[in-house]
Amino acid sequence: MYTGIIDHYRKYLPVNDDMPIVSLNEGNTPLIRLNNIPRTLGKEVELYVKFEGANPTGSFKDRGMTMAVSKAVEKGSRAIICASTGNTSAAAAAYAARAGIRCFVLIPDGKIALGKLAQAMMHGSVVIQIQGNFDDGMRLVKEVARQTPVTIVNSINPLRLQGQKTISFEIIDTLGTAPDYHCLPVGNAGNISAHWLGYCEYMEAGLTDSRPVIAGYQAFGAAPFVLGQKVDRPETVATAIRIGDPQSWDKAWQASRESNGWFDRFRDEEILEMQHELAQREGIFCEPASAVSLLGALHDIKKGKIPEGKRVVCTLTGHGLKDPDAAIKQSSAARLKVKPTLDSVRAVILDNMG
Ligand code: AN7
Repeated sequence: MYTGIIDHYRKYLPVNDDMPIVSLNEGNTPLIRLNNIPRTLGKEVELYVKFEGANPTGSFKDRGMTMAVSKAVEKGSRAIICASTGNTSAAAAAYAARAGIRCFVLIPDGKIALGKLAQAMMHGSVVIQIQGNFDDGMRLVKEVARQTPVTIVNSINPLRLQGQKTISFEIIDTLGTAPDYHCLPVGNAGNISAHWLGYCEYMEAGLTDSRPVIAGYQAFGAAPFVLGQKVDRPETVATAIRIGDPQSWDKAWQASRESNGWFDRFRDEEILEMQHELAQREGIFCEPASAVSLLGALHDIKKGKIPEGKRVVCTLTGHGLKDPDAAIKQSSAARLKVKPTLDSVRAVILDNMG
């Protein structure tokens, strides 16, 4: 039986044999080759998505949270805390529930996707909505943890990156080698740093002889890496990456530099269109923030920045079900109301056979 990333990648993680493991059997997510979208691209590429929405709480955060919470429990911590745009709080709440410890989450009031709020509440965490954004929450978490017996489980806790690096291991284990390019969304920048860490460690271990170029993509109104400086009032429909002051700033630049990578940014409308297109043409439903990885990849393939004949992996960081509002808003045209009669239902079917 598969029992999660710590058991599976124990050799590469900072764990002792007798450490209590708090796991929901996270990881082992599908790497899916896209068929329909690349066909209309007019370019020859091997394009894959790593669907992290298939994790137990629906995002990549579970990989880091199993490490952070296991260690917190090992050290005798009775409470964890995080600031979050939603997914970290969902994962923290779930793993704290599993461990039987308290969980406090600071989230931006009114700016988190409904599914993520539901998760944090359902798992019994104490939800503190602050009248500010993620960056305000992060600052407060750091301050409060100095004076209160709570363990921070944001990605400034290095154990989070340790867990999250296993995504790169899985990709290499599946493909037999590293991809040529890896594209992913960037918010607080823990994940891009963790991806690079994973690729580097597998190379040192002799399990791959190459590492990918790392392309990090942001939303237009929350793009500190593209602008080269903090953003005071980040704004984007992709609330997961509505972050202006990324905590892993230096690590992310290092990943980008060492891999000969780059950062770019895209507008909200394009992000939503990409999310919709992926759902409609490939049957994969990711959240808006995740779609920016594929949007960026396709953009750079079209421009030739990613050359033909290459193998490209995009991380789809979270599940589309997290944010039903974003999905329904752009799909309303497809909802029809009819009388409960055979004729009216049949008429709709015949009209829409395509
Ligand atoms: C779906 O939950 O920061 O660059 O507090 O939820 O490692 O921050 C979420 C981030 C991408 C960006 N995609 O990853 C949080 C939080 C999704 C996310 C990111 C997030 P990082």
